[in-house]
Amino acid sequence: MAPDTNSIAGYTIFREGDYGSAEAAAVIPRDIPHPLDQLSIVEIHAAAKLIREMAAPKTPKFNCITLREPPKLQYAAYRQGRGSRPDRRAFAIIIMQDDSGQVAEVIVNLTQGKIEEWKLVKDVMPTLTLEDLDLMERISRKDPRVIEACRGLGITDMSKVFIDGWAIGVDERWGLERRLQQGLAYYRNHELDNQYAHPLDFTVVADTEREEVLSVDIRYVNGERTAIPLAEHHYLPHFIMSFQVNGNELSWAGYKMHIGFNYREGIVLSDVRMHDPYEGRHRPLFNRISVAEMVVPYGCPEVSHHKKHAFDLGEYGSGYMTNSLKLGCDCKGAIHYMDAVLCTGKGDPAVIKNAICIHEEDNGLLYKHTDCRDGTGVSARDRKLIISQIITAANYEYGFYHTFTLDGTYKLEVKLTGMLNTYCMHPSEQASVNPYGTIVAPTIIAQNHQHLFSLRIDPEVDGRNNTVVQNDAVESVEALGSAENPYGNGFYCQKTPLRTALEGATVYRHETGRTWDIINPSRLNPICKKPVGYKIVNNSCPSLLAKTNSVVWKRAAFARKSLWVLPYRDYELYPAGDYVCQSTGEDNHPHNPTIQDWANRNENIENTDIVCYIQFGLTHFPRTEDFPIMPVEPRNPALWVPPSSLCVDDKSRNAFPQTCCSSGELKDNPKL
Ligand code: ABN
Ligand code: CU
Repeated sequence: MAPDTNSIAGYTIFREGDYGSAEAAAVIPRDIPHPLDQLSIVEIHAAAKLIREMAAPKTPKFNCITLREPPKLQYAAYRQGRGSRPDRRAFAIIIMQDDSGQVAEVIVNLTQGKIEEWKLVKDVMPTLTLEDLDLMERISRKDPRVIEACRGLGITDMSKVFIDGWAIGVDERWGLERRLQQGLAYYRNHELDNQYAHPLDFTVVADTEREEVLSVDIRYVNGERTAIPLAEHHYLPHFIMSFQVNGNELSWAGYKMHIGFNYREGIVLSDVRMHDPYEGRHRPLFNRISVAEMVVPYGCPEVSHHKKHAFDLGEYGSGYMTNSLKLGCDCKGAIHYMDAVLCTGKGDPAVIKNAICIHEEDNGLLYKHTDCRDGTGVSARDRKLIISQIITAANYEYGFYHTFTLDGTYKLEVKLTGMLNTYCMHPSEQASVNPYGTIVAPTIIAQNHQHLFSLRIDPEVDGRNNTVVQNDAVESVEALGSAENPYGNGFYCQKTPLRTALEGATVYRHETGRTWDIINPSRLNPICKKPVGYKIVNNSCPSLLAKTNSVVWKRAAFARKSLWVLPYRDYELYPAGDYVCQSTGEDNHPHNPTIQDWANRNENIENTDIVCYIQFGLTHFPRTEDFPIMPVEPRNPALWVPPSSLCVDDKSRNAFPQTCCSSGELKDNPKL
């Protein structure tokens, strides 16, 4: 028989003889028990059986069955090897289930299988067990006087009334002839409500052995009942948000921003600013942040594959492909969701429920220092706020995680998972000599490809007019042995302001650990007297591997550079053009300019309103273990890990069929 998990919260109950299950095996000791081991489930059954036999025809209620520890000296002698192993004994307190309600203490010798002592105990009340306490609520909810007392407060649904059973202490109205409890009454308006925020103005007294309510004691004040306090006070993580959301405006840890969404870029963060406690004002950081484009060029040169270079945003729309997220499936913890409103081909509005997930996580150590002399120290932990969406782009899933941390950092993390794009192999084809892909299953090849994203940042670092300065860590130009660098150890950060849009089209340099600062030249830090700034750190920016002048090179001009800096112009948003499907990327297209055309204007980008396009991504050489499902890049193969849950679509799925893990039911994996 399977253990019974239903009747007492938190207990797994084993029926007699049920020792074969895995649960039982886990709690049955394999060896002879230590004399101080708690009773095993087998021993408890044995003790209860002997007591029941002795009590018959009366029925005992077991208040406890516990180890009867061996007398101290006996145990000490055994420990010291001077005495034999003490017999295993159980001690039980029982209450007779008859009018007498007699209490007895019983000692059972389990080693010898016999009852050694049976002592009636008068004028005492044993401990209240969880089963006793549970009775209080059950009998109170059914009692007409309790129902009436609740009705007086406007409560008609007794399932919302919770009665905590308490020991009664002393109530002069009754003595030890009855086993009493007092019930403290509360109201819980919904499943996650905290009933202790809604105490009721009456208590219940009941005899829980006879299952009888004896009194409902209402406290009248000036002859009146006291209304239920209805304000909600929550403690569950579902309700504890460290961020505030007002419509689509969010405040967190000094940050403020607006969260928008559109069919093409998905999440759009605007008006990002941060409170400066020293200056007592909100300082602007970014006017607008979005993932504006991406391209996935495939690297197999054979005809027909050359056409595979998906622009997942410009050609399909990141917003359109957004998943409806599920608590427990895609996100865990205290989440705030926002919906997306799009439209169908008929012009009907279509909503993706829970398209955007907002939550906070611990972010490890922020700073720490210990004074090495006296050992005193400080440390602080960081937190991060993550605003995310997941898209299903046919075979691939992309998770976009816009992250802010307490130190003012904004970071975009993209997680790649889902399915590889696959192609069939003819039996004559030799994969081992094909450098353009990896065999992931017999006769199935997954081709090499790149994922190149374009993050559009419209900065407003402490004001509208900004400049980008390129930083390169370089050795001193002064020769070893020269007066300026006698020992040859000099190095510094070479700073090059980018002045025009063509200078602003630049690439990462590993050799100099290149970074870029977006500075506000008009605002100096009061201490170092240097302009305030935000550093762009982007070293995951592989170059586009397709040849210059190839189809994808022309179409994905943005992917030719790690960074483009341009003067701001309204509605200049999409670096591969507004219309990407079937675009050729030709220069000077009259209706579909690309970032290259914008850069070719070669306008001033110094101390003016600028926009930055930051390219990042990875080159993906598929691994056999990426099939049939890819672990989130850059994780190790995880195929042995069964899914934690299956999200099954249901009829209420939204209008976008590709959101296949969408508004469906969450099914627990029976294997976990
Ligand atoms: N990855 C190409 C793609 C994306 C979305 C829908 C179809 C195809
Ligand atoms: Cu890939």
